[in-house]
Amino acid sequence: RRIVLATHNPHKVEEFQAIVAAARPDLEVVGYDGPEPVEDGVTFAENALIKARAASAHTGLPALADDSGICVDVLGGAPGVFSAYWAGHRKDAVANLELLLDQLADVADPHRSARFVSTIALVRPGRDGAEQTVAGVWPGRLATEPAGVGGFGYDPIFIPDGQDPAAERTVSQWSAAEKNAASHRSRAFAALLPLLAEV
Ligand code: ITT
Repeated sequence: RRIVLATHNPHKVEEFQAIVAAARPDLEVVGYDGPEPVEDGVTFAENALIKARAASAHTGLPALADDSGICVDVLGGAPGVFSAYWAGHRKDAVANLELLLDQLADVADPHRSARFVSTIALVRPGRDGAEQTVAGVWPGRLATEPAGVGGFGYDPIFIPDGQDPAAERTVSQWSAAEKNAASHRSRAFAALLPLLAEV
């Protein structure tokens, strides 16, 4: 049982491999290094479908794709689908999070609320209408400065809700196992599990 993971982001591959191994050890997740389609959708779901369709068509395998980002309430949900390129055309994670911190420089709690969103698309080859999407949301708020070294992207400035107020940490200060047990990506994967029954 093989499934291709339509991402060029090695951090996502690592997280998915751990999440899938815990829930569906029989599934072999293979990487994708085929052509990267233009992600010109305006929603996470559209972009996830664009990526999964391309990988499924290229490999003939069922394909999963994750389109994800951080949505900041006081910015009306931005960066959202533009998270990977928030500070410009290059995917520069440090520039992205520094710009976001600058944009929130005058914003104090409780107005720094944000959420990570992951939308996963599942596309199976040669099956009409066999396209599905699920989403997972991880609520939290933005720190005022980066902390920690783990994870990727906006992890150094995201403080998930539900922590002991005396000992709050950013996701970059969490272990990979802690992140994978709680993240938007693992929440989306939990919603996907029933749909993977036939894969
Ligand atoms: P692929 O399209 O190849 O999957 P990508 O990194 O470009 O890789 P997206 O277009 O979905 O993926 O962009 C998601 C961006 O959102 C990502 O680059 C990060 O900046 C941010 N992001 C998503 N999930 C995250 C997470 O778990 N931790 C931190 N930042 C995350």
